[in-house]
Amino acid sequence: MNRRDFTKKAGLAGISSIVATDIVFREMMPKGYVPLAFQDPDPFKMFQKDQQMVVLNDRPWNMEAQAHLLNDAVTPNKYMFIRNNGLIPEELDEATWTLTFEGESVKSSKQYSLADLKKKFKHHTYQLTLECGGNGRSEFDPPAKGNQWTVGAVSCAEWTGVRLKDVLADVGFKEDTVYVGYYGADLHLSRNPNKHPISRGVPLHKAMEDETLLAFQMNGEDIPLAHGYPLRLVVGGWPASTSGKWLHTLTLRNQVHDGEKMQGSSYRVPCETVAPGEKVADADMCIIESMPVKSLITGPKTGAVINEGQRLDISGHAWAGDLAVKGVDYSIDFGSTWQPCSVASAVNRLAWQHFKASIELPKKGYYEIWARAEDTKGNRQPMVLPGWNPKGYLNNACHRIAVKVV
Ligand SMILES: Nc1nc2c(c(=O)[nH]1)N[C@H]1C(S)=C(S)[C@@H](COP(=O)(O)O)O[C@H]1N2
Ligand SMILES: [Mo]
Repeated sequence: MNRRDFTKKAGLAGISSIVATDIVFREMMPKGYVPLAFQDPDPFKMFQKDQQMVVLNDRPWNMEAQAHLLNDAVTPNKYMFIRNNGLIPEELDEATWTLTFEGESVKSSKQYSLADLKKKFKHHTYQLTLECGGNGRSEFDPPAKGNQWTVGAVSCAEWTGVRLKDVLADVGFKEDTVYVGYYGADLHLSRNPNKHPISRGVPLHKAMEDETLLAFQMNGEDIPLAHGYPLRLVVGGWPASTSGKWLHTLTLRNQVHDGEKMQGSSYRVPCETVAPGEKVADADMCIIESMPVKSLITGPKTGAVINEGQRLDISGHAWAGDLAVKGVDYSIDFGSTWQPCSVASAVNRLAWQHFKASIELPKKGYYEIWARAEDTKGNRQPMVLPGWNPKGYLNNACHRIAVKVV
């Protein structure tokens, strides 16, 4: 077997991450042979996800958490949602991985090996909230096409890497730079190598923030295959579509990046509120930047039953894009009255904040517990759906759980 085939198999296996163990005799596999483990993939095994994760699509793979799975302070891989626009790369070789800087605003194009990046620049670790712009889409009416995310397309893992700003300073960019666009190694669904599944990015000012990382580790280990191994752009607080996985190229642009899914209704919303179902001209659509304030009750699981006289302890997280969360309130009477939760400050900027409350429920019966967060600018989550938009983005309506007292 030649080295390329070996690398390809190693890549297919995501260096054995798919079978979660070594493939003994891997080098003996016949050329072109597809192991059984890949023929009828069990996505939970393949991506090392908990069985309670919900598969929304298998081509491409899209999987979300349920609220109660997200109770950990730092999201472990097994509960992290997967959002793919194309096919996971089949050939990944950390040893030969490079990151190229190009585009009309780069002083002169430059390439780093992954090893160079790790060696040359200081490492930083941050917990960063990544929420898909379409999280909550399933609730919009008229419905919006796309993955019908409920509440589980959000995570806050701990990412380790080098600061994009440090690398950009080393690369050198012209004064006219306005945007940094990414290219990843995933394949377009058509398998046409000239088409990109997605190529988005961020304005220079966001790229230059301390927390914007070129990450090579998640939760202290190599980034899992589905989440961008071996290198990923991580941009906390903005739609997770700006955090390019399997990153191999960054392009420095003197205009807003015009890669795949930067235009039309992709990751864009009407600049001004429109009536539900209304057609919106391209020129009246704006790119989503910082995500809106939101919270999630992660404990207990909705449907919990407690005994009369017992207190209900709730817990959850709140986040607010580029801003911090000032407070979280809860309601047990469908939003008529609100009481404060206790809210911890963030471990670092752009990490979600944890809240909790111990609630007395007056008598036997059915209740709904609602949570509502407020950001440092005084924006609060709406109790019902926020502004309708063609693709169903930015649903930050209050989350609620059902509880019975018996
Ligand atoms: N290369 C690449 N990067 C990507 C995507 C993709 O399809 N390809 N999907 C984006 C979108 S829309 C989201 S919400 C996040 C999801 O990240 P996760 O799968 O690690 O949770 O990755 C973003 N980065
Ligand atoms: Mo997304």
